[in-house]
Amino acid sequence: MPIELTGDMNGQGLRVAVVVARFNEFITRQLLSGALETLARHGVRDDDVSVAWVAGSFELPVVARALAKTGRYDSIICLGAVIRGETGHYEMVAGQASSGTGAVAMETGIPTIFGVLTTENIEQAINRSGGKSGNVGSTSAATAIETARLIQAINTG
Ligand code: INI
Repeated sequence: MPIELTGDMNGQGLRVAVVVARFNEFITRQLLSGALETLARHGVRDDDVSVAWVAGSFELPVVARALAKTGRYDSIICLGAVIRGETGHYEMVAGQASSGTGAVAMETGIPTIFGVLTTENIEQAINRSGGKSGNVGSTSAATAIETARLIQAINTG
């Protein structure tokens, strides 16, 4: 019988850092609200959550890396909104945010969750930050808990 490894959704005792971009703040504040609400609903204590604001999504990975390297967090959530209609360098900002976030996770071993909206226009961003398509901040928080717990399950055998 294979042994199935899963991450449970009990957030009690988990320490989580959220890095959030100020660029497109009217969207990213909604992502942050969704993330904090989901962390609390799953039992993550308020005192075990840190929130760091950065200028834009480009800066998310370097700050996530610094947080991960402290050893104080079980999971890091990166939140941002890159909107194609609003920028001439969409690909560069979105690319750095996604590859940088992945690199932090691989380098540090701390789950570093990519909660960055990459959309064609503002309407799509509104829909995915608490509108009719859900809230990527909330799903990112759930992913942060599940992945941290799964890694704990793997490490404790
Ligand atoms: N940052 C974002 O988070 N979203 C964007 O849509 C965006 N646009 O449009 O340019 C953006 N730019 C700022 C960027 O993330 C950096 O803060 C800046 O380039 C300084 O490094």
